[in-house]
Amino acid sequence: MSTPPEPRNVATPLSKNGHLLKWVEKMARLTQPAAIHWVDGSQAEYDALCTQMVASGSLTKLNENLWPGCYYARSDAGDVARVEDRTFICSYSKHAAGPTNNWEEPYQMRRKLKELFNGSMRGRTMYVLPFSMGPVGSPMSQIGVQLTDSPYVVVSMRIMARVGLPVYAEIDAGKRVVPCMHTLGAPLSPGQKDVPWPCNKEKYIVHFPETREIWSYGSGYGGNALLGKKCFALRIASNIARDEGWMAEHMLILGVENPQGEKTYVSAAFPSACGKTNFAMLIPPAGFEGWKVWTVGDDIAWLKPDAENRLRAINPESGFFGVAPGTSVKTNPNAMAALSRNTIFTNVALTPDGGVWWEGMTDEPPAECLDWQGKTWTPQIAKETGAKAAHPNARFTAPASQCPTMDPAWEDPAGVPISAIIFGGRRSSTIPLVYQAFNWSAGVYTGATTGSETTAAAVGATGAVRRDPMAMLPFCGYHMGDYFRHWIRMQRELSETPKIFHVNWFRKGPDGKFLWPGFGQNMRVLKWIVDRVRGRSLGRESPIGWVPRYDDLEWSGLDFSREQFEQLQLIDRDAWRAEVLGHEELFIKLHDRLPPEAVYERELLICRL
Ligand code: SAT
Ligand code: MN
Repeated sequence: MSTPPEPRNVATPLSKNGHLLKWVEKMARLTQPAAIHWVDGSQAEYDALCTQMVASGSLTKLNENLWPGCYYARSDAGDVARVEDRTFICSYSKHAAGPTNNWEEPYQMRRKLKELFNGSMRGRTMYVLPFSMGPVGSPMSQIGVQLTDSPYVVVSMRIMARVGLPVYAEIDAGKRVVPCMHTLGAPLSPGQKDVPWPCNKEKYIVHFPETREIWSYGSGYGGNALLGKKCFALRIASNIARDEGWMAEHMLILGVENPQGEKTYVSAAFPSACGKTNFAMLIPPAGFEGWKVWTVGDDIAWLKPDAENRLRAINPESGFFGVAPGTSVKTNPNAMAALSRNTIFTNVALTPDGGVWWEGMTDEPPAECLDWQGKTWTPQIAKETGAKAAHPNARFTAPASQCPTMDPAWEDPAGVPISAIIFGGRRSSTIPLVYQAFNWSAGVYTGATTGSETTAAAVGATGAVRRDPMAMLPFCGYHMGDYFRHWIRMQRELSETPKIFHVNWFRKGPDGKFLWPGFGQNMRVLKWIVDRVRGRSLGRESPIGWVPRYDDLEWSGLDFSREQFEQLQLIDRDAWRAEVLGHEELFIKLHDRLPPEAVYERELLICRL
């Protein structure tokens, strides 16, 4: 008779790397956890952690028949989004961080963090979580190890990144590791009862760019706590990329396949909660029979010139951390398929049958449910008080592999070739549906001056226009002026630069209604972009760039008049002159590091207006 294998002792290190072992020891001395758990990344470990969190009240298991393998978490009401005012780039010099980032003297900050982390894991387990951003072993991938006292973070990271044994192998082979320290900042004294979502009122999301380190204190929320995502894959990676001649961008990646089987990959940068996930999973509408859109990524792209100096991109993530409200079978059936199983939901509403719901998921709301704070919610209560069942920044954490449109090459270690880059924002006026920048430097100017109305993805007021260059304002880990210089410089690394476009799905008419139906209909814009890249479609020269005429877009399957299109594409010179003043506001802040090209492009634009 065979005996079952001994359960693994999770305290036994899974790496032989001396640096890693010493660092873990040192951090354990600082944070004083009750136990250490080396994460192996297995399904059994994931299941056990989820079961343990269900028992402790941190997770709810959803109805297995409706939502197989799915769990539900409610956060603390004060821990629902990224905290930009608590996010720091602690470079040696203040100037290196630039005026758009918070900075503190790194020595002072380290002292502060040491105090905060001192004993911060008492009564909890410290997990050692090795992860690879990008396919394990890809020359474009990067490795991190996150130490965290949050099992929610461990299971979420297992969806969002490649974690566990294969990553230790890379570390033991000597690959560079970015150390990522994370604590909820909620130590437990002996006998103290835990809360479902421990966190601290005080929060610090700190990056040390020169030493490539991340320290995150006080939050369990995705962008603050899943350190592989914004902290590593954007803020630290943007520093590495600048030094090594590649780009770390807040971009989705998709592939457009036409009926002849020709495939064109594009990447697109929109700010948080402006529809990157929907665009990445677009389903071509009626009139586009035989066309297909393939998904490579929905949030982050790492782009690097290959041996032939063509720009290639990987998605460093392996999951989607998407905004739930507004996601439905109508708006994004692919996301709905991806999140139908093995998904962790946070801050959506819980239905009496053990399912989840959020605003916009179905036309009919449930008769009753528990809202994201656990209070009874009914459509009547919503009508009277305006209460939302789901938090506007409620999220799903779903494995990318479950999305029906994942590109066959989405995990190709060499990445996919990028032919076009699209910038966009949420703008109710001024900015037309689509235009193409005249060339790379005009395109960099276009991206650098993109504005967007703020959303619930970050704490603060929503709806105000702010400049969000390349959708990287909260994510660029160094001086924005230097970042624009890096963009300009990339042209020299490339045999052929991708064509650059700008889109705005959100323009409104005088009646306050959106002028463009968006979603699948965005395919019409995408087709024009692909045809421009391939030299097949025409455009008209305008002061801001090349624009399509009505007849340059494919209209079969949509009733959209020439007049409607003209309203959508209108370039109001007065409004644009005011817009350029808005560009200046940002440029003044960055003036001492602004590349000369940005200034020339601005002058050219003013002359054309
Ligand atoms: O909150 S996250 O940073 O993870 C998502 C986003 O805001 O884009
Ligand atoms: Mn994002």
